[in-house]
Amino acid sequence: ENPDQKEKMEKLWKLMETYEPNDPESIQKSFARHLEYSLACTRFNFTMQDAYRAAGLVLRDRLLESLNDTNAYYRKMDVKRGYYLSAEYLIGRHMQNAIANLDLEQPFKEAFHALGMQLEDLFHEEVDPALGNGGLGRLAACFLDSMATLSLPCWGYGIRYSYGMFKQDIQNGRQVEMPDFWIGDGCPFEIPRPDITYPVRLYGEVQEGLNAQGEWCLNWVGGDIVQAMAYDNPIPGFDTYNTNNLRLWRACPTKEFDLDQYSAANFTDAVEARRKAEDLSAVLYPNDASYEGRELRLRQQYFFVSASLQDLLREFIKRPNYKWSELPEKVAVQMNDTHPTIAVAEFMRLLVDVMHVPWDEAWELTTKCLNYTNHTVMPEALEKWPVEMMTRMLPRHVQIIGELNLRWINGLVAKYGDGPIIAALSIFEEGDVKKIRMGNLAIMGSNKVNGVAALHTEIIKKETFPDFYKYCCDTGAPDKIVNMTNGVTPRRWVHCANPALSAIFTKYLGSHEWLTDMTKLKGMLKFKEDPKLHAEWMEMKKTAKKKLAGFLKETLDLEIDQDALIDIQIKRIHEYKRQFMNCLYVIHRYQQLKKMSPAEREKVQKRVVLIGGKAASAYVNAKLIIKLINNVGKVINNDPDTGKLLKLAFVPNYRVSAAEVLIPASDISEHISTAGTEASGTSNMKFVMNGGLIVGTMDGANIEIREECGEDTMFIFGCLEHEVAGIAAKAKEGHYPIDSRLQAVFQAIRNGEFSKGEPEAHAEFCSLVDKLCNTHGAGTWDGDRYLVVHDFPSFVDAQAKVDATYADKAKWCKLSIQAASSMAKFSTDRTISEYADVIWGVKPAPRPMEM
Ligand code: NBG
Repeated sequence: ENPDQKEKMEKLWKLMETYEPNDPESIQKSFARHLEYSLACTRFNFTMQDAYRAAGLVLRDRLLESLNDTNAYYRKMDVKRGYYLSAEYLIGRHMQNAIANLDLEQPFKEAFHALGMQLEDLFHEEVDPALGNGGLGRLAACFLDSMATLSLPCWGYGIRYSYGMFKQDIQNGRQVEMPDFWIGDGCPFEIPRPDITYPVRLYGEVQEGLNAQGEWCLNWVGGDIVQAMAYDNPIPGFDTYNTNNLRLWRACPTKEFDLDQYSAANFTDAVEARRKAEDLSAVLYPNDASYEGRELRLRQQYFFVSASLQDLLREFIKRPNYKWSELPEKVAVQMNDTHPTIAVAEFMRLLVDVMHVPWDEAWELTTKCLNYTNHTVMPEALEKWPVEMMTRMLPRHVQIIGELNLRWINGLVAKYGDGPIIAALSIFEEGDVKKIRMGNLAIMGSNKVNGVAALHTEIIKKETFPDFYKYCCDTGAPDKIVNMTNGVTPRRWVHCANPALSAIFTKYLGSHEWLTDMTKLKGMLKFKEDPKLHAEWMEMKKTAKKKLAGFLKETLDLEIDQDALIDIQIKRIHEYKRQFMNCLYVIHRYQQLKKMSPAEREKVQKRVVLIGGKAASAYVNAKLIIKLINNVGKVINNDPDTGKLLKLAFVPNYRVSAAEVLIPASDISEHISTAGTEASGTSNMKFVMNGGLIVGTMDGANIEIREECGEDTMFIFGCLEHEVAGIAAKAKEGHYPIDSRLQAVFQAIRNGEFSKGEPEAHAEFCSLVDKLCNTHGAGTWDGDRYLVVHDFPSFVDAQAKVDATYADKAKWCKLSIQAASSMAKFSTDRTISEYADVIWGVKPAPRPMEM
C-alpha cells in the first residue's frame, strides 16, 4: 500500500464515472469506442461480426464491474462459498442471456435499433460454445444461472477446451464429425487472467524427505509440470446485482523455455513439450453416459481439479487468522459425476502434504466439504482407472487412495467380517487389470451423494450402490444419499427462447416476478379456458413454428406445413433413449397412410417428426440409427401419397442454439427411454415449460412432471421400472411376441424399402432389426436390451391418443396452458435452493447496488 499512489488512483477514480451508464446513448458511445479502439475497425466500416464483438465488449465492461463488486462483497462478508466442479459446461450463446439478466433489454434494443441493427442479428453472429456433451453439461450451465440469480456465492470450475463438442455434418445420411474450434475468433465474454496460474504436476515419483520444519514427509517430485491459467466467464444473475464466475482452466507450458539450455538439436523437443502441455485442454471428449479409459482424459480431470482446489484453498487461507477447522464452514464442493472425483485424493494431498494438516483432520475436512452427484445408471459410465496408469501419472494419489482404502476396509471387516460386501465397497477392483473405482472413492469421500430425479435416486440406492446404501443405513446415515430433482433455467428456456410466451405470462400475471418465482405461474390456471388467452397462446405457438420453419428451410431446405403437429425428439442418440423406436413408429404411420384411400388420408392429422442429436463417434449402432432416420425421411418426404401428411427429418448438428428454436415450436416431444434408464432428462422440462406436451415413459423426471401437471397432460406408455427385469428375462429366453404392426415395419426394412441401391446400409439396417428380434450373439444375449419390441404397441396407442386429443383444439390448448403453468418445481432456482440448503449450507448474499 503506497499512500502516495493511492491518492493518485483516487483522483483517477473520480475522473471515471463509477459505473458504466446504461442509457441507449451511452451504450452507443461504448459500442463506437470498442469498434474503434478495441477492434481497430472504424465506425463507418465494420461487419456484423465486428458489431457483435463490439457489443459483446460493451456487455463485458458491465459484467466486469458487477463481477468485481460481487467478489469484493463476498470477501467482505466472509461468506461460505459453493464450488461446482464440472468437466463440462454446455453454456450456449452468452449475449442474449447477458442482456436479459443485466436488465438491459430495452436500452440495448433502442441503442441498436437507432443504429439500424436488430439485436437478433447480433445474437446470430455468436458461436455457440459447446464445452459439454449433453444433459450433464447443460444442467451445469443452468445451475450457474440459478446460483447467480439466487445471489448465492457459488462459482463454477471447469476446462477451457479449445475444441468443444464436434460439429455434426450429415453426408449421405451418415454422421460425419467436424472439429469445433469455437475459440478461433476469440470470445468477447471471457477474461483471460495471466496473473492467475497454478502449477499442476503429472507423473514423476514420490520420495521420502524432510519438510521445511525438518519433519519426515513424502514429496512428489519430477515428472511434468503444466500451468493452469484462469479464464473467467462472468455469470450475471437475473433481478440481482450479483454476478458470479465460471472459471475455466487452460493448460499452458510451464514457462517460455530457456533458450540457453537448448542446443539446436533439442529445440524441437522443447517445442514439442509445449505442444504436449497445451494438448491437455485442447479437446472435449465427445462421450456421454459412457466412459473411455483414455489417459489424456484422466490427465484433463486431474489438471482442472488440482487447479480449482488450489484456487479455492488459496481463497480460504487469504482470510485473516484462518483456522483449518473452519474449512467446512467456508467451503462446499460439488463433484459433477465421477469426472472430477480425483478431487477426493487431491484435497487430501493438498491438505496433508502441502498444508501440513494431520491425516485424520484432513480426512474429516475432506468428507465434510466434498459432495458427489451421480447422473446416470448406465454402469459403463462409472469411471474406473487402471491402477498401473494412475500410479504412473499420480503416484502420490495412489498412495493416498491405498491408505484411505486400508482404513476403510479395516473398519468394514470389523463391522461385517470378511464377505462379498468388502469387495463391493473397496475402492480397488481386483481382476486381470486392477482398477480404481472412482464412484466408490467419491461416495466415501463425500458428505452427501445425490441422484437427479426421485426414481433415479431410488435406483442408486437399490441397484447402482446397494452396498453403500446398506452401509449408510447400518451406520445411522441413510440420508447421506439424497434426491435433488433436476431443473432448467426459465430465463434462457422461456424468456429468451420464447419471448412471445414470456410476454403472455408477464401480461396475465401483471409482472415478471414469475421469472424468479415460477410458483407465480399457478396464477395462469384460472385463465386456462379463457378464449382470449387461447387465441394468444395459439398465436405464440404459430410464431415459434414460423421461426422453426425458417430454420428448417435454411439448414435442410425442408418446407414444413405450419399447421402440422410438430413432434420432436432431440437428445444424444443412444439405444436406451430409443430414437430407433420412434423411427420404427414413423415407418408404421407411413405404412398406415399408404394403405388408406385419399379420402381417408384427408382425415389423418398432419405431422412433422423431427429427430436430432449427436452420436458418440465410436458408437456404431447410434450412428446407424441416424442413417436409418435419414433414409426413412427421404422415402417418406418424397412420396407424393404421404409427403403432405407426414414428414420425418433429422436435424443436423443439434446444439443449444438449435434447441432454443426447436423447443418453443413443439406440440409434442418424445421422452421415451426404457423405464429406469434415463436418470432425469431435462429437455422434457423445457418442452413443457413452452407449452408442449410429452409422449413419455414412466422414467426419470417424466414421472414428477406428470405429478405436477396432471395425468391428462402426458401421453404415457410402456412398461414400468419394476417390470423391466422380468420382461428382459423372458426376452432372453426368446418368449417374445412381436406385434404384427412391428413385424410389418421390420419386413419393410428387410425388403430394402429404405436402402434402395445401398447394399451396405441394407445389411446394417437388417442387423439393427435382427438385434431386436433377439438373435443371440456369440454366447451373450445381445438382443432387445431396451425393450423396444415390448413397448412398441403401447407406444402406437399413445401416439393415436395424441392425434385424437390434438383434434380438439380447445382441449389441447387448455392442457398446454395447464402443463406450462404447473412447472415451478422444474426451475433450477428450486433445485439450487435445495442444494444450497441441504447439501452445501450456503446462504444468499445479495450485494447492494452501489459498492
Ligand atoms: C445425464 C442423464 C440425464 C440427466 C442429465 C443431468 C449424463 C452422464 N447424464 O438423464 O443421462 O438429465 O445427466 O442430470 O450426461
